[in-house]
Amino acid sequence: MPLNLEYKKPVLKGTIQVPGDKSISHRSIMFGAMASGKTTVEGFLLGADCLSTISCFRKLGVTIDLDGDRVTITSEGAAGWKEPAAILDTGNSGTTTRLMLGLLAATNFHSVVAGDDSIAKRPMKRIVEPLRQMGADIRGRQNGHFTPLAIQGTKLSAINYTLPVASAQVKSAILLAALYADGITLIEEPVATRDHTEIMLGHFGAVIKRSGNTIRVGGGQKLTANHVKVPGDISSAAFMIGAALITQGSEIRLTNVGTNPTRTGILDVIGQMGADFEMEETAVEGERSADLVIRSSRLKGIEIGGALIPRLIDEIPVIALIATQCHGTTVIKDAEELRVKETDRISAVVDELAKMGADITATSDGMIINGPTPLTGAEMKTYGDHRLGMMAAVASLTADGPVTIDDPDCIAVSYPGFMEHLKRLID
Ligand code: SPQ
Repeated sequence: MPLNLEYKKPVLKGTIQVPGDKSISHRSIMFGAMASGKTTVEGFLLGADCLSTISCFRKLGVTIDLDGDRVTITSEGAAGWKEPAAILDTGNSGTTTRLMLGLLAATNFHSVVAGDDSIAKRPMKRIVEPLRQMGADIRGRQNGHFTPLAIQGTKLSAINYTLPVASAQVKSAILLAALYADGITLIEEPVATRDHTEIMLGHFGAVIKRSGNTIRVGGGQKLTANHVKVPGDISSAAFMIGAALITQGSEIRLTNVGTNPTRTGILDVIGQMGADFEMEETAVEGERSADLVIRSSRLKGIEIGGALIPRLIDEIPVIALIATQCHGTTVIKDAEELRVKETDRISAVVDELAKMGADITATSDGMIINGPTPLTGAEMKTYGDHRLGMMAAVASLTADGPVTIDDPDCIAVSYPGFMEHLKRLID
């Protein structure tokens, strides 16, 4: 059902705890299933993507109990997983699909991984190629480069691999396979990407060493069950940050937001744009977190590219929206990876914001936005992409006229309760 939104100069006030980090929630289930014993998770994200991860591991015979945002995973470790009798349905989740390929390649059974129409279009070659170099037997459409993929688990060997794209999913899939491979795997990462896999595997007892850009993982390691506390997702918080920045007279507090430095590019960007905000750290060890206070601000356009891009890749839709309200030009470059997300996020963001009157142009690897421009009402498409849905809802706060969102349900992929939270800040 489409959603109709019309606001008259809303002012946002109040405090929100955004839901748990999606990347950490996925990994808590995966690593809990790889570990022997009982892993407990608090603050788990009950978004559709993370529920897909739970459903896949249940099909492998792992016991997973949910109690609100608390999860208990009881496992004998990967050696106890069973051959699944049905397809492992990864839904809309690239993280589930790609990280599971690394794990399934090293089992001794057959499995099939498939997701929705968006997953079927997302490139898997980047995962399948290095895994094949390790000895993996993976087959599927177009030489195994697109789902559905059939995996015959087998013995793997270590490799030395330089990532051709800055991708935490590629790094993580190889890293997970490497834990079960013979020998020592070296992964070189030319540009740093989110390091939740490395941090969390250490917490589960694995030895992962980093020296400069190179990550070293020995095979044959066993994980031990542990407790995981999931902080709020900065990628979800980003939409509330954008909402407060672009509405006059707003001041909001976002509690316990994950501030792992590989994810805080959005804070660097709004700082450079001149945003009025504060960060009060709440945890400094392991996965860091902070309370964020954000106030409406007069912002200026900036250039965003290079090593900053992987640190804010999922925030670009909302950054583009914020840039429409900045004084001057914002250039986003080196972000060609956006073209292979849930949808082509360069085309989708540019088309949708242009419908609302933004001065925005697509480039091959990003976009150029001139501001500030008043936004108008429009019929917005999500393309089934949760981040496009939230971008449209936040844009509606400053639009002069009604905004319709064609498929608001897709927002639940990463932020169930998003519209309720937004409403709470406005009331
Ligand atoms: O899981 P999925 O569908 O790939 O989700 C996205 C998102 O916007 O939520 C990307 F579309 O986040 C990825 C992120 O872009 C999650 C992720 C991870 O948890 O490791 C890493 C990034 O992807 P990549 O391709 O850069 O490794």
